[in-house]
Amino acid sequence: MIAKYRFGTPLETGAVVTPLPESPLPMDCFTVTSDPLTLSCPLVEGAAVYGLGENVRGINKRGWHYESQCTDCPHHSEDKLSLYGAHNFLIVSGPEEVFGLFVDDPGVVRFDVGYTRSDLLTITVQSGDAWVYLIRGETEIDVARQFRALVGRSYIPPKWAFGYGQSRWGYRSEEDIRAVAEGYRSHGMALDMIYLDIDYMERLKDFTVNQDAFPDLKALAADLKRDGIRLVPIIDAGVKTETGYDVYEEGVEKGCFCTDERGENFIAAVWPGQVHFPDVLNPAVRRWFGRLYGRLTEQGIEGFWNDMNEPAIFYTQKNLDAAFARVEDFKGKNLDLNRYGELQGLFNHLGDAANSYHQFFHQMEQDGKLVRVRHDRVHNLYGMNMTRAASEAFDELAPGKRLLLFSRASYVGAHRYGGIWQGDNKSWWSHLQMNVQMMPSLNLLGFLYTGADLGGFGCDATEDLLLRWIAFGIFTPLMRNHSALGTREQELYRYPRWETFRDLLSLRYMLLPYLYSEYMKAALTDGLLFRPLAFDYRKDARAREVEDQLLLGESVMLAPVCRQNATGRHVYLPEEMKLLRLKRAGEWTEEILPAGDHYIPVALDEVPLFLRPDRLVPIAAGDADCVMREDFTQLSLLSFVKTGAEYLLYDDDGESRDYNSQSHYTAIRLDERGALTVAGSQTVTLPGER
Ligand code: MIG
Repeated sequence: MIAKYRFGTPLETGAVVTPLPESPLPMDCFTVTSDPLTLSCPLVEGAAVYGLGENVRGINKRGWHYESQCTDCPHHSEDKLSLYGAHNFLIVSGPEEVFGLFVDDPGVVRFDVGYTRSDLLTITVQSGDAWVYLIRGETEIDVARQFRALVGRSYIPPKWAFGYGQSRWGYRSEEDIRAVAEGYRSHGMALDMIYLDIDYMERLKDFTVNQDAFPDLKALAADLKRDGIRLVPIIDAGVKTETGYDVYEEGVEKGCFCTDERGENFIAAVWPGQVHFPDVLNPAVRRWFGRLYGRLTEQGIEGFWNDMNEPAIFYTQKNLDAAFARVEDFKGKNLDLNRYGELQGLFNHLGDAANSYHQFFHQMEQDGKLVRVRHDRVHNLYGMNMTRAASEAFDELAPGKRLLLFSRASYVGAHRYGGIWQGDNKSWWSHLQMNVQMMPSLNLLGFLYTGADLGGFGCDATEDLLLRWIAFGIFTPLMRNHSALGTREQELYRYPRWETFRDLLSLRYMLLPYLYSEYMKAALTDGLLFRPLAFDYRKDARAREVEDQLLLGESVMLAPVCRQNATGRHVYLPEEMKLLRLKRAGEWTEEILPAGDHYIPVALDEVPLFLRPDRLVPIAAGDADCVMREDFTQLSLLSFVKTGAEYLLYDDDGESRDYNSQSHYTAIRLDERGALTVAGSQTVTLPGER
């Protein structure tokens, strides 16, 4: 049951796709005050708060405060209030009641989740305008499903995008790319994607290719594809201002860019120096910008990642000029503590929200008319609309076909257009843990196709960290190893234990029938792929506190090792489970463990996977080097059957968008005596019978 309340004059953000009638105020259980608009409700003892998507700290968000303001921040420390997404949905799960709350406003929204007062949830909406949705349900999963029905179906990538991908900021040429492909293939390691970072562009200009370094991108893409590898280029939000650059010139001519207070094209600086921002909040500009992706799809490109779309701003010309004037002013003076600090801070804040967000304007559709809005009012919508532009263009550029698309910045509703990656993390053990904890929070917002930079983006990855991170990454839909310019090289074949990495990768491909099936069912039924234990074991007080184990789909529990030098970890089992220690595709040991606490040794070369009772996991052979060469017609099973287990398997061609045919489903049944029944198109055999 959803009640929709209006406060002030809300903007149409595009988050919600299901129209609902407005409910009369007051809003039950919430106290509402204005100036600024504040909604608060008590948090009783034992209540947990889930959601808020991409944010630091644990799965239960209680005990900290957050601010929705999409930010390009590469330091994901515990004190951060905002990262790249604005995900204004949470679930309060108390002993007596469960409800969800979605605050639909694209300006700054603050969530004080028991931070100022541990017994109070306080939400502040800076603009004073919002649609607020209060969702009541029986369980967390029920509330989440209702929310997702409100905001629309999650993005579905092509099946090959469930393979493993290698990325790095710093692959500069065709030779670099071929060396990576060769590195994986010559070591017998699986690989489905190589990502192109900004280095492929000609002087950092969107939709261009550096012809010296990549003389024939089309031929390269075709060559790699024959080897099962897709090239996935990056697109940045800012368009370089350069005479003769047609995208810039066309954008200026057609009036496609955001403007400043005088109505001139707004100038900011990002990677290429000065840029203009395409005004993607305007539907006509979205069409223009989206079609530009065609310049790359024409060359055989089938996937993209959208970056810097918070949008990130290094400086604005105005702020830079002001800073130089200040420096001039400091010259020859005695710089004491305060002044020296000011001098140091001068160049760090040139692109600051406070300084620049006020200075540019969008044309945005409201009630069918274009209206001019200042950027800070709609800041959090930028990234979503950049991705929407691409997604809508793909419908024309590649009708009926799925393309890979994910973004850095996002707002609620962006999950319909693409996935997101979790931004510039570091090669830190705590960031592996954060990756684990963010998965269920993002799934709640509908972001199913997501993952972190495996191994960490900033800083140097050690082999053991990378092993543990890949051991978790084999379960995240977006499985990408990415690292920053200047950091230690992170390609898996470079490490002494490359054979272990090869074996871990084979587990991903072995598990794909289950991972893909669970993904598709979650997407098609507004379900959750990753869940905290609390959602399935609601009455189990211990399970409700577990922050470092996850449920994945209907059959599996995960307990990743996230600590340096750990040779195992404590695991809590809410019920009897079967532990499989996976070594490589087709090789594992099994052991049945009673409910309760266990210390589980986990070597660096194995992945623990816990099977719930009467559940099945369909698997493939896992011997292919890319998704499309894996045989999904001959499957086997991981199983823990006590009284009989059933599994509904989903599979399709992985490319087209026909999701609804009954022929995609195969019903698998394994009874307690070991008799197998299979109804559907797939062949499934018991282990050992292959
Ligand atoms: O500020 O394109 O998050 O993945 O490698 C750095 C260079 C700009 C940020 C992205 C990162 C990417 C990098 N970009």
